[in-house]
Amino acid sequence: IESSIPQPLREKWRKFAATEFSTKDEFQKEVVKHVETTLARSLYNCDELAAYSGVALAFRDRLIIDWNKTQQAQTFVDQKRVYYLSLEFLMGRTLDNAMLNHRMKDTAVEGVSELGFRMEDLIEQEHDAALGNGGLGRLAACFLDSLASLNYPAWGYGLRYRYGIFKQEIIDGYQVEVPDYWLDFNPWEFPRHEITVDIMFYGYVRKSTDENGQTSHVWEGGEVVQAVAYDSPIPGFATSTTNNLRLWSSKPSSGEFDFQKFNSGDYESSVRDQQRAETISAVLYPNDNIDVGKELRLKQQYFWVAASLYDIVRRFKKSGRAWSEFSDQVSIQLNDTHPTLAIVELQRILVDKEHLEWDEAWNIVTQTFGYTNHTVLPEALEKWSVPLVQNLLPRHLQIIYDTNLFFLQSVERRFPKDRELLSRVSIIEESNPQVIRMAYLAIIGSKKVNGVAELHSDLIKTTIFKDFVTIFGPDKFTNVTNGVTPRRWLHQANPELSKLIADKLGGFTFLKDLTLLNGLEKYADDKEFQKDWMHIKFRNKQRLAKYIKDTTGIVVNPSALFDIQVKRIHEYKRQQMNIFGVISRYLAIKKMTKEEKKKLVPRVSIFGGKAAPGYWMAKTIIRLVTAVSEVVNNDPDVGDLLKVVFIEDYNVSKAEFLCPASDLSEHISTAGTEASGTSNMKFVLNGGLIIGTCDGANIEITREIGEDRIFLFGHLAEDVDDLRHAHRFGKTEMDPALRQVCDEIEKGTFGDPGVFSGLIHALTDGGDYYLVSDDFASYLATHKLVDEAFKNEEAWAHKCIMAVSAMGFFTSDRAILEYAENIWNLEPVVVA
Ligand code: NTF
Repeated sequence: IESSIPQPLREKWRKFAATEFSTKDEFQKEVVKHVETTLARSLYNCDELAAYSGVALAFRDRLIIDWNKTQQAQTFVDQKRVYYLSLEFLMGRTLDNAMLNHRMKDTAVEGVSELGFRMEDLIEQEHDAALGNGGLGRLAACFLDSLASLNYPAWGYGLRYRYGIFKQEIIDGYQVEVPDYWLDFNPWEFPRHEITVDIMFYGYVRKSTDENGQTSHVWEGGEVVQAVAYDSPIPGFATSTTNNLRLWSSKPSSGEFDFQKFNSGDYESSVRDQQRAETISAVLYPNDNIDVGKELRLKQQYFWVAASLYDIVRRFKKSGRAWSEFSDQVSIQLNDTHPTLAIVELQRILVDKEHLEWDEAWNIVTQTFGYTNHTVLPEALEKWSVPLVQNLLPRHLQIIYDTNLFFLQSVERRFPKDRELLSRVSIIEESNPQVIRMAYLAIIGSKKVNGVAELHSDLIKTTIFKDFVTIFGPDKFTNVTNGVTPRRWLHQANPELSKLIADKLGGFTFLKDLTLLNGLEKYADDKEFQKDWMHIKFRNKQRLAKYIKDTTGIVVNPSALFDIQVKRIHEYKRQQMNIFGVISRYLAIKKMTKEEKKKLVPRVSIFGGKAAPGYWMAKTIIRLVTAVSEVVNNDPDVGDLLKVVFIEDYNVSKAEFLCPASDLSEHISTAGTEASGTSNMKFVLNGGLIIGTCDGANIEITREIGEDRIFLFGHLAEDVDDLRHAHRFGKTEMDPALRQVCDEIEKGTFGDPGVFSGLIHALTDGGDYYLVSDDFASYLATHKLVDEAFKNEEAWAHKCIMAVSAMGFFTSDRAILEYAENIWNLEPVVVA
């Protein structure tokens, strides 16, 4: 461990080493000190933002003390570390999580109250760290929480985007994107200006021969950009372990920024160079489950991967070990194919820089990486054009070609007469232009490949990666069902429910061992407990009702059934089916007698989610939701029986108050399309029930909680091909209820029908690819069952409690344990 202070002087340092505050007084002292000095405010000049900052800085100090201890301990034991490479980390806010993980929230709440502030208001001052699109990025954030909570030595590596996912505004019913500049004040990150890496692009490859006649490849010329490290501490729950999330920011390299130009007065072009460098980490691509293939995105990927690998290799080399030990010390997990170039880059480092033999190097590479696939949607599978890669990363293209050649040769030896197989599994697709299939490269370069829920892991083995199962054998492919951290998604999001559960289970240990929730089973029939339970749900719904009123003006009845679908807007997730169902309900209400209306359960249908800026159909779905809400909410025939709400700018902190406020949530993707889903887990964990298809993790949720506690409907994944085939050959009639809905839209009930013609067209001439018509009848019928079930409050409460008691499996701790044991072979390091 490096240090600079000589032994004899260290006593002084030890004497004055920072200590963690542990009492309310000490906490308050820290807050006031930070407001006065760090923020340079005169003593009583403190608004909510300054108070938030003071509290955040006080906790940051605690985090950093633990972070230092952790890094020292992990370096000292010199065990294997895991590196989680993800282009997205959807962290949300940090302060509340830090207070809770340090078990200091109560102290802090009292402390700020005596200083004249309410903690809820201070928490609201924080900007979400929204460096992700949806499930994939949030999963990475939950995994970081679990890795630290389980004391695993782990680092996250990502990009420090200046702009995270755009903010969504709804203007005249349409989505408008607003840039998310979130870095004006971020106390949670530490710039490491001394940790920089020069990253090269473009140029050419030269072959050189040394005095022994050995030839090697030298990549030269081209543009150089500097990567600067920014570190954020990731605290575990009730442990000192505090891991590191390192995000790279781009700037011109000192060699690149042309002082000559600058001094000679050519400011403009020197500024242009600077901007070109800074552009790399400027903005997160706002697409979820779709690959767009822009050059800047490829630059981002290489920039991030090369900087991270340089850092990882540097750390390994400090240990002085032999290369043969690399994969005993290092596991690298690829979160989807976005970091696949890391495979190529490590091979390049080992062969070109460290002069290992190709095979020896490749052996190390394939022992180091693991690849997680998160989707089977063809439009989401990454492919990079060969000419683009040739130009940007000429040496990497050669390595990819060589890798492919050696791979295909080995396949040919084992399956000599199968030319079709060779072209099917080639990393290079022979299209015009040729493209690189990144998923194939990721499989070939990894030790293990996993899907994110059982059905999904089976599907990748039998469909998109079938040939690779034949070639590598089934053991290379495995499943790790996703999970969510119960710290953020129960304890933080729903403190009252967490406390109620803790009272019954004798404390908060369940937050570290979620299977303990099964201890709730014996209270499921307890009327008092049911009442307390439903009362908490009611209060959470009241809070949401207030939010809806304050932000949209719509008044909703908190006793109504709250039916929520919040997630990225995508045709495969079928928000269109949900809003068609709402229209169908509306039409039914319009025809009801007074008596019939009395028997109907009032509903609030809540939607939320962002559409990718270029995804026209998704934007049309949003427009239909807002159009329907304008009509339905103002129709006196309907009154309280149906309200439709679109929540603007759905993000992590909104999910934190939406999940606890649902009676029912919708996870209704076409079977076989949603790899896992993770919000399904969050909603059930918060005592809501699900209406869903047999897709992704819904299937395992059903297995755990029991069929009586979930509302499943629709066709199965195995039926999808045949149904699509039937549509293509015009062999299907549209479902009559759906026909009525379409007619109503086309009549202009929800405004200019031309606006929605794309949606209707997709169902008819478009071949109904997502099978809305096929599932519509069973969807509506199942909603009727929901209505009936909701009328019996005790039976409903019983279902919810039983469901929560069986959710232990879906903690991200379990997922991380499986990765650690089956993929990484990783041991925890306990920090004193
Ligand atoms: C998403 N994939 C899937 O669509 C979700 O079902 C899943 O829960 C999350 O990953 C996390 O595993 C993607 O976002 C991507 F990028 F693969 F398309």
